[in-house]
Amino acid sequence: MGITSDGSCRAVRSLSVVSIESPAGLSTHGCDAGDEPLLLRACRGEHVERVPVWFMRQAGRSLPEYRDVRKRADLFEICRTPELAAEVTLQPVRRLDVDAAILFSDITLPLAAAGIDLAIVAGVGPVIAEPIRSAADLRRLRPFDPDRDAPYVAETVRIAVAELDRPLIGFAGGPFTLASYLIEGGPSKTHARTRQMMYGEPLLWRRLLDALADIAIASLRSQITAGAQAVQIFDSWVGVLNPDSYRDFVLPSARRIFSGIADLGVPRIHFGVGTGELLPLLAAAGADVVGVDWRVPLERARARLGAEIALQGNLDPALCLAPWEVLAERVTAVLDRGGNTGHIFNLGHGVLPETSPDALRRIVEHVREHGASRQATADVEWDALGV
Ligand code: 1CP
Repeated sequence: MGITSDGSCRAVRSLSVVSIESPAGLSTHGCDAGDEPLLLRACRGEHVERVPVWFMRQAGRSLPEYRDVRKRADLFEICRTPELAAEVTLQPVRRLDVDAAILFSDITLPLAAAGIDLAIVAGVGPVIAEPIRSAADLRRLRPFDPDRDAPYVAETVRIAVAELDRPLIGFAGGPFTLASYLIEGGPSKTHARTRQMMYGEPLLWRRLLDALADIAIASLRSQITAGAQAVQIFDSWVGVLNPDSYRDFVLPSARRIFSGIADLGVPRIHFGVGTGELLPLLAAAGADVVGVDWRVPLERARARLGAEIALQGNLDPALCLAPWEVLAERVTAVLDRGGNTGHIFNLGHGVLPETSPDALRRIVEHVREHGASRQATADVEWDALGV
């Protein structure tokens, strides 16, 4: 495997010629011993020669090659077929040359594997046939044993890792976000029933969140053992809470997850949308990296978190739909604000389905060209920014 002048692992040449039918044609690549991938060094808060880049939701809906696979199998069928799930995991690495792959799965998949009647409905998202709203309902959520209930996930990780010359990120849903799907029965804008249970039935809430934390721990441990080199906890919708509520009702379960995988020694990323006021608490859960959405300037996030925590983010995903000149300027601004120490370039949330893969590819190239030797912008008062 070649190391480029900027120190990154080279793209796997053979990846670009591989089809699903001939996965055995791939050769195995990895970083030479002692040459730890950029992503992992950035996660550890180190100064890197170039900012690493990947995109949340980089696999999937925006890629034509994913849509081709989807014609043959639905989302959960893909996830349960290791060859297909690994193929879809590798697609964005080939096309975009990002610095990391992310496992192709869904945060709700372990719930389905743990006894919940759950379907991914087109245009809606996860829909739960019988929502969990009482202690009796909670009994339907069985303990989750990855080897028994979802062995295809670890197998997907093993296949993908064998093909990759860069890290694979594993993931799990955060406790608030999964609780919300279970309680609401599907996606919700207000998360009203969820917060109703949280405030009104704190003991039931605590039992539910601890059960979800245990599912996340089991799932993440299995992914890491199979070869995932970093993990991300997506507590996407937790930004609906204020800091007091997060601290009292979610932080204990989030801590349980982070400490439950600490001994495995892989970097742990914690992400949620709309979490500007929660950033220090997301870090306090035990994260090495905090994902920042597009609303918070990175230097502001840095000021809130201190130098010990690495940052991931935070381009507005809608900018990928803008003309290239507009997009390029904003990519540079994110690089300027984030600097080269403990910063991983990403969007502030997932890739929008209507995004052109070409825009993502150009962002990666731009980060490669401009993501070297940058000092982070110091946090400044808003007055000084002229607003
Ligand atoms: O059939 C399809 O193709 C439907 C679209 C789709 C895809 C491609 C869903 C349904 N899930 C996925 C895969 C998926 N989900 C991945 C792998 C792709 C990648 O990252 O490269 C990942 C990481 C997820 C994680 C996920 N699922 C999150 C956290 C990330 C985020 O965007 O905040 C959440 C909230 C979900 C739930 C979910 N699953 C699917 C949809 C449409 C949703 C969101 C529903 C909602 O708005 O509440």
